[in-house]
Amino acid sequence: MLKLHLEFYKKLYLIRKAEEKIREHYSEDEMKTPMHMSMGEEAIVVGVLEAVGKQAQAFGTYRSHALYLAKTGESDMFFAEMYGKATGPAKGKGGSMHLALPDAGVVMTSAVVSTTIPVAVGAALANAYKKNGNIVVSFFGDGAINEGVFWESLNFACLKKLPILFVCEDNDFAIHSRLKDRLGHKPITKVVSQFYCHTDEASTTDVYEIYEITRNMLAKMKKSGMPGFLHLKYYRYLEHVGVNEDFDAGYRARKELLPWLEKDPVKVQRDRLIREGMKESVVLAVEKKIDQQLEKSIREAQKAPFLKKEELMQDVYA
Ligand SMILES: Cc1ncc(C[n+]2csc(CCOP(=O)(O)OP(=O)(O)O)c2C)c(N)n1
Repeated sequence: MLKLHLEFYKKLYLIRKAEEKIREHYSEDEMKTPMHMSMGEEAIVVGVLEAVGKQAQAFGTYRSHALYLAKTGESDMFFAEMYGKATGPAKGKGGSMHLALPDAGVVMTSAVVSTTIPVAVGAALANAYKKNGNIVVSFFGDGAINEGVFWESLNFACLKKLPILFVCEDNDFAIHSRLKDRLGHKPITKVVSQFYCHTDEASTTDVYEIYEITRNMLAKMKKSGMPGFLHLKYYRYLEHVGVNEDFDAGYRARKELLPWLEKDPVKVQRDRLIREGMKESVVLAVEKKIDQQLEKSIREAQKAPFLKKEELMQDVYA
């Protein structure tokens, strides 16, 4: 069990540190991509992805640093993409909002709210046809619930009993507007539970709890053949887009953040490791290794070439 907890921690730490590095370097103005930071949500992707397994195909949003890093474990191509370099997974053309590495199961992320949900359902339909036993995970924010295509996709997936897990990462905000100001219906899970699927919800920053919730959900999905829907709450630490805090913007107060910081997902998991008997020196050595990995990734990304002018329109569909 301690081994699993260490694996969780490595991923949580990698994601958090990678974003801290982005915050450190962003003002140098070499990463010319808008940043939607994952800070605060790390436990959700790490827990869910561990439960669904390596084979699963994941779809996300423009806020997918955590998803990409948890799924791939690599940071060289990640930072190359941030720096717009030819060595990035989209050769620098996608940036932070379009991270994808299909061979590693990060199939698609997109800047357009809800757009990856129907594509994820399509992938699940293909898996059902092929009977390959593969599962699709569709991550999206609470804002996606306000889009018609979410409901159409959910309906189709439930009707066809597709092997797909919908994960709503609910930070209460769509940019600056709160969920309660956007819903003309009962709570999300209550409405979704009227469809032929399994639903569950939680407000936890504990990666292990999320892993267990997801495993329970997968067991129910396997038994019935129906899709699953998880509604998981978290708090976005930073501004909607950008690398800074925005508690002076007038739409939320800093005191809301404080209880979430106390149960910060990275801290919770680190405390668990120590509590369960891991020596602090071992944890520090793991952290150091990841720090060095990130330093190297950034150095290489800074030095990497941009695409040549004649390559700019390659792989572009218009
Ligand atoms: C179809 C579409 N409508 C509007 C926007 C503008 N927009 C960008 S992010 C966002 C809020 C989405 O909030 P949520 O889904 O909760 O995700 P979060 O940013 O909180 O992760 C909106 C409305 C967009 N990108 N796409």
